[in-house]
Amino acid sequence: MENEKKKFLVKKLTKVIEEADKNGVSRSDVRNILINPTVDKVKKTDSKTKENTGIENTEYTKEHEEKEKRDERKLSPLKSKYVMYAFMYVFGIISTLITIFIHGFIVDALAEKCFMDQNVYAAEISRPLVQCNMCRNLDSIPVESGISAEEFKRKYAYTSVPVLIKDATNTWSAMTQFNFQFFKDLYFRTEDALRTVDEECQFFPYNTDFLTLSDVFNMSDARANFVDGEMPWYIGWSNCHKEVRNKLRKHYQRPYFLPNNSESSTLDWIFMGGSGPGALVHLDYVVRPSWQAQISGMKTWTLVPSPECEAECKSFNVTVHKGDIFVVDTNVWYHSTFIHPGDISITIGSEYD
Ligand SMILES: O=C(O)CCC(=O)C(=O)O
Ligand SMILES: [Fe+2]
Repeated sequence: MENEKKKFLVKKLTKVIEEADKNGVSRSDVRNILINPTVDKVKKTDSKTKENTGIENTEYTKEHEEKEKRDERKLSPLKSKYVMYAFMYVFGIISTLITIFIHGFIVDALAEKCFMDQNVYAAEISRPLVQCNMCRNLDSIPVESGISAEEFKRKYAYTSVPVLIKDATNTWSAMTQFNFQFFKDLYFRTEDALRTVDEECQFFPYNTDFLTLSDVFNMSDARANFVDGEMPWYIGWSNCHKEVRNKLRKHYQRPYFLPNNSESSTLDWIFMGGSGPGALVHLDYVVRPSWQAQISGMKTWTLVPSPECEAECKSFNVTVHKGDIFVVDTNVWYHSTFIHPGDISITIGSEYD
């Protein structure tokens, strides 16, 4: 090495050694650094900071370690993003569960009879007032036979004037086929039918101990046949099971007098049982007028006008015999039923618009 260059380097190194001495770095450390100048990233940054701050090495290292710890405690942006996602996910699940729970509670509460009763009062207060035209001049319930669809439409279909249509089911095989055993076999043999009715359709136990339609079909033969000493029964249900509907509708047709363009509900209503009170006085909230065909037995309907029409309108009793169809708007007429002694009363009906 040239003398000049050597002198220059010695001068520089002397400065480095002086600097090291000042900062308490031993000569052997300086030597080691000169032999192996490789340092890790953090240490490099450290030295840079140290140069700027002039903090003693030991203090500086301590402070650096604390900073490192603090930084570790802080989450990297990437980590905190994942934590946020996880939080949102858990929050989403919890809020969904709460919503399902509250909804289930409301549905259950509505299914409770006591709640329904309170609901009837609430509905009575909030229902729209009935126009009393349908009963103002009505002295008795009209009875018709062989009425045309046009005449039925003009006089009854949408007027809320009740009408009894005589001998309206002559051609229906339901008249000979429908009995307790028919319905029992139908529901037992059609897959999922009882579960569907119990869970998705409506069941009216009226004055019985039955909770579901399954209970009805599982009663003893003696009770089903109204043997003396057995508990009387009368029930109703809506069928919303498709296969059952198709099988039922093989045995009855859409009443011949309904307006051609009126649509029939896909829901069948069946009421069945023995002598005694049937439905207690009530008003329905089914929106559409309905027809009910008496397949077996005899039933008397009592119709009472709503309170706002009481001064102008009368109440009526209508006795429906086997083969008759009774058309009544159960949304505007309060109604109750009574089943006469004799054959089991079986009716099937639906709504139309
Ligand atoms: O047939 C019955 O006993 C009651 C029928 C009823 O309440 C209705 O169809 O709205
Ligand atoms: Fe009703």
